[in-house]
Amino acid sequence: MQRTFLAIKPDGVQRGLIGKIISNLEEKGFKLVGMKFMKVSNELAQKHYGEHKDKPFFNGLVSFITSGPIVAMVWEGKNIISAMRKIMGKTNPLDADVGTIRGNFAVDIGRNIVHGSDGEESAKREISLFFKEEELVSWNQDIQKWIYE
Ligand code: DAT
Ligand code: MG
Repeated sequence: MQRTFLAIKPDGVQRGLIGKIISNLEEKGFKLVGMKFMKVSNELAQKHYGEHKDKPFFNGLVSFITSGPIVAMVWEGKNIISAMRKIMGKTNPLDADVGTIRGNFAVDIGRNIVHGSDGEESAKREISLFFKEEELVSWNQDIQKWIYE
């Protein structure tokens, strides 16, 4: 099993999409292992988006992610890092397939609703930026035998 970091960004929270997004992932069969409703500090935002610090959109990205509360989560499942990226859809929502979160709910690249880790390294890094080890919950998902062979 693999873990990934997923955040519902301030636009997703403001638009009342928290429940829909979480339902979608529960229905898929993934397991929630950590969740926080929080505001991102400037310092955390700079660290989180560190890989983009030289990009022209960096300042906008930091001010957007700190502009309102987010839902930070850790989800667990088989191949979940790439599966979550598929469920999220392409970065630019106009290129994202219908049925994906971004394809269904977003229009603009700067208001694309969710963040998800893009690989094993970033998943590890992002999970530890947002969560202490003891804030992650190991539990048995009783329906797991109906989801995994
Ligand atoms: P993703 O969020 O799909 O992992 P990314 O890591 O390349 O995409 O970029 C992080 C965020 O930065 C992205 O969700 C939206 C914003 N962004 C990316 N490219 C952009 C661009 N060309 N113009 C404006 N914002 C951009
Ligand atoms: Mg990214």
